[in-house]
Amino acid sequence: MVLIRTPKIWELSENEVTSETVYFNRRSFLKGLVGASIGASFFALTGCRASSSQTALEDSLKQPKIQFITTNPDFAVVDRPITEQDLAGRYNNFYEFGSTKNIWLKAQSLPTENWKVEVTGLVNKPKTYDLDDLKKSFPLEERIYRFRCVEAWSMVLPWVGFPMKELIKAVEPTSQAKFIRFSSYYDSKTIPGPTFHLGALPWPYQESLTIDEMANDLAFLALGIYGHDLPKQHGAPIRAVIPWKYGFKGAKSIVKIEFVEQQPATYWHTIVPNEYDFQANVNPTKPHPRWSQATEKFIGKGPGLSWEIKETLPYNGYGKYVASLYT
Ligand SMILES: Nc1nc2c(c(=O)[nH]1)N[C@H]1C(S)=C(S)[C@@H](COP(=O)(O)O)O[C@H]1N2
Ligand SMILES: [Mo]
Repeated sequence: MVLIRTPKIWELSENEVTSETVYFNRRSFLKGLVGASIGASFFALTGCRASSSQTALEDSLKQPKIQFITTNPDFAVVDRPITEQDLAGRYNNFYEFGSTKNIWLKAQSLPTENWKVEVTGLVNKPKTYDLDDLKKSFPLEERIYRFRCVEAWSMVLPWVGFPMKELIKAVEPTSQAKFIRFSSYYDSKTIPGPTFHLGALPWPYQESLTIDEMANDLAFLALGIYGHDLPKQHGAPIRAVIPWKYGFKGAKSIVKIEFVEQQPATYWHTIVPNEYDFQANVNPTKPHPRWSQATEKFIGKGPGLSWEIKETLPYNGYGKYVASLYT
């Protein structure tokens, strides 16, 4: 089997793409981390990951089929194709496994057996779900959503899961509950992570929505993608998808969902508050301090990783569902 080596976008991700990664190269952020040169050597090392075989990638994507009732026609994306599965599966953000896009292989060490999600906090009916409970308790459907990363790349992805509002119904938040905090799995013993983690980053990865945002029909908890259980690099076995917000709002590999009264601290917002605001609604007229958000690199079709420049839409094209939340 011939190795398909298509390093184009990886090279780009390390040199040119305006990414969350840049923090790790900045003096201000490296201060307090051991060794100021680690940023540079890390990138040199991970460059060779691009030659990992297509077969291993395909194996990582070969998850069991997931049963769902229907592909929800309300959310069809008509102006762009669904991103090819193997492009989406090898171009990821999952900082627990490193700060480059090609972490799919490292992410295979995520321990997903006997997964449990604790739903707790200001609710009348707290509950800890295992994966079977989740699949049985909620009607699963497929939704094809636009996906826009704050780094100005985008995809169209077919998720399988259920609307977060169904979880609200199940656990009955009290009237005090104003925010939801999602926590990702993190264990420094089992997640290798780049060596510069060293406990200096605010792990676990946490994100948050207001309860009104969570109750919006679009807010989604995904258990699958491309008709199969989630591969580890996409945040197995359960992750959040909030399509009108930048991708970082959707925590991967969720272990805890808490209903709280105050706005909780969140990962990127804690690290760099002026660059990653809490709300993070997709907004082409509001540039990131270091780059424009007016357009995006849409990653759709192979062969190889490439993109088309497209205009970014307010609320990522979902204004009719969510604009009223912000008036
Ligand atoms: N736990 C965790 N969740 C995370 C991230 C992360 O680093 N760790 N990255 C976020 C960012 S920046 C993006 S763009 C998406 C990427 O999802 P994908 O790799 O499945 O496309 O996951 C989000 N969720
Ligand atoms: Mo992102």
